[in-house]
Amino acid sequence: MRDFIKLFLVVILFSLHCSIATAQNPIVQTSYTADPAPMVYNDKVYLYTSHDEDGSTWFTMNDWRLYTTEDMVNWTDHGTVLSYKAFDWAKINAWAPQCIERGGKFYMYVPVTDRNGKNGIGVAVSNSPYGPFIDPLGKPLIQNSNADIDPTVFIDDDGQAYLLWGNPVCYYVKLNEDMVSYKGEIKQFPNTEKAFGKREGKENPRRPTTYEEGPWLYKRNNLYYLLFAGGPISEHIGYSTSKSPVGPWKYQGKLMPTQGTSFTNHPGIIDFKGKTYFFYHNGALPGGGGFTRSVCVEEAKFNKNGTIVPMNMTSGIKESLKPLNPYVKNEAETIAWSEGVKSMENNVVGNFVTANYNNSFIKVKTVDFRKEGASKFIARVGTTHNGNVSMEVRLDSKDGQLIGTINVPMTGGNDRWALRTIDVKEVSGIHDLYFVFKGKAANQIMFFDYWMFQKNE
Ligand code: FUB
Repeated sequence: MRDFIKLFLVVILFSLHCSIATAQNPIVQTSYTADPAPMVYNDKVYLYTSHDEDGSTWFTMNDWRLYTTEDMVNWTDHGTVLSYKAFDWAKINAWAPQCIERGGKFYMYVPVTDRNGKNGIGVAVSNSPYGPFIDPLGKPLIQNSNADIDPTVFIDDDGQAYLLWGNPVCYYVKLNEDMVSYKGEIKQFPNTEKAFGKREGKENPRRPTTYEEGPWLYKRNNLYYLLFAGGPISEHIGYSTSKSPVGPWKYQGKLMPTQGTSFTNHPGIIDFKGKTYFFYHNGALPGGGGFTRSVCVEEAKFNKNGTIVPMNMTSGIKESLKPLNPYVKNEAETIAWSEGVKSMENNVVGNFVTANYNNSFIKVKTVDFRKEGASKFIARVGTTHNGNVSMEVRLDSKDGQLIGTINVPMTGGNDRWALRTIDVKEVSGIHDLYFVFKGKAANQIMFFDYWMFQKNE
C-alpha cells in the first residue's frame, strides 16, 4: 500500500512538473493583466489589456498595456501604451479597454472614473497600434449612467461601427465614421431571459439575467455573437447570438464555466490565420487572485450550427504558428513562459526585463536554427551587482543542453548596459530556447534587453 501511495505521489508530481513545464497560460507572467482586448492587424495579434498593480487588494488599475504575437505562443511586451492620465478629466479606474483600426488610425475605447466620481467611456486615437494615444475630445465620449464601463467596439462589413458597453445592462450606440462621435440615441438591449438566460441563485431585481458586464461583439458567417461575463459572481462567460449586431439576442448558454481564482472574467475573441482564439482572465499566476489577474487564451471551435463548443481553462496553446528567427534582434521581453522575471521600461532602452532570483528563467518557444546553424550569441545585459552574475543559454528545458554562458558585467543600473558576444556550441534544428539567470542577490539580479544569434561563417 505504501508503495502504491509513493507511486501515486510520483505520478502526480511528475504530471504537475510536466504541465508547469509546458504551460502557456497565463500568456503574460511578467505583470498582472486583465480584461483582454485582442485585435488583428497586418498578420499580428495586438493584445491590449488592463493592468492590476502588483499586490493590489482592490481594482488598483492605472494604465493599459500591449502585447503582440505572430505565432500565438511567444508574446512581446510593449509596456504601457495608455494611462488614465492621458484623459485630463479622468481620475482613476483604468478598466477594460478595446482598440480598433479604421483608415490607418487606431481608436482605443476605455472606461475611467472622472474627477466627480462618475464613470464614463473615453476614446484615444493614435497613428500606430503602439501609441502614443491622444484624447481628441477632452471629455468622455459616453457619460450616460454609472453603468458606463467595459466598452466593446465593432465595425460591420457595411462600414457601420457600433459601441456596446455596460454593467449591469448592455447599452449600444452607432458610431460616426470619425469613430469619436456617435449618431442617434443610446439604447439598451432588453435584459430578458430569452436574450441573456435566467440567472441562477438568489433573485436580484437589478440583475434578472446572467448578463453582468464585459460585452464583446463578434461576427462569423453572418451570425453576430455577443459574449459577456455572466453572473452571479464568481463570473462565468456566456454568449448570445443574433442575425443583427443590435439584437434581438438569443441566449446560447455558458461558453466557459466559473473557473480559476478570480471572481471576474472577461471575454475577447478574434480570428487569426484560419483559427479562432478566445481570450479571458483568471488568477492563476503566483500571488494571483481577484485583483491580481492574468490573461489567458484558448483556441475556440464551432459546431455546425454556429454555436461555440464550450471550453474550460487549460494550460494553453501548445503549437507555434510560425518558428521564431534567432538571427534578428529579438527583445528579451518576447516570452513564451517565464518565472521570476518582471517587465520594466525606461527612456534609455524602452522595455526590458529584470530577473529577480537565482534560477529565474525565460523560455522562447520554437526557435528555428535549421538554415545556417548558430555559433555566436549576442545580448545586451546589465546588473548592479559585482561579479557572479550570469545568464545561461540552454536548449529545450531549463536544465537542457548548456550552449553558452554570458558573464554579466556590473553596469551600475538599468540605464547603463553592456553588449556581450560569446561563442556558443553549434546549434541546428528547431528548439525551445531558455535563458536561465544566475546570481546570489536577493532581487533584481540582472537586466536583459535583447538578444540574437550569429550564423556560422
Ligand atoms: O478590470 C476591472 C473590471 O473587472 C472590468 O471592467 C470588468 O469587466 C471586470 O473584469
